[in-house]
Amino acid sequence: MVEWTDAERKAITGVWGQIKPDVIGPLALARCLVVYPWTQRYFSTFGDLSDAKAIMSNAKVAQHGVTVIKGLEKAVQNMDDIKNTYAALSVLHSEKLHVDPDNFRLLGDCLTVVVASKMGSAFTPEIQAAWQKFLSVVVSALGKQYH
Ligand code: HNI
Repeated sequence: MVEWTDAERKAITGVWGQIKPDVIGPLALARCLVVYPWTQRYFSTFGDLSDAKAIMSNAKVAQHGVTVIKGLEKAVQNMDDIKNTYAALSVLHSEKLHVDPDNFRLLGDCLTVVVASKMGSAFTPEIQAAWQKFLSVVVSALGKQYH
């Protein structure tokens, strides 16, 4: 089981307090689809993903970005039990969506870039350390039901 210090909890909820889901989610998912183009294969029903401009202005990408962030919010609200919180979501990504679990980390990287760009100097190394730990736990939990 993951242990969190008070400082880490404060850092994560602090970052979260500055996140606007309808801004951060779309930017992070769109960035992931541009930076790591092979991730586009899961979104073939989302319409035009032909270039960065099309991806950044694709309404379905934006909407799904918000869905992903809302999913992440569940982890923030259940920091002591992220594994169980994500059990069903892990099964869904594995058995139904067949998403390669390596992609969770890639989306996490894009999310970090977006959070850093929004927070600027407030995203200190200490805050980032807690944030990366949180993302590692999320990525691990989402990958738990893969066999
Ligand atoms: Ni993901 C659906 C959360 C990473 C591809 N995803 C969801 C849903 C949530 C969610 C919540 C909606 C579930 C439902 O309908 O019950 N996804 C998350 C989270 C992460 C993540 C928290 C990581 C931080 N998903 C990824 C990645 C990919 C991905 C990295 C592929 C590259 N997800 C999908 C696809 C769907 C999906 C595809 C279904 C979309 C649709 O609407 O058809």
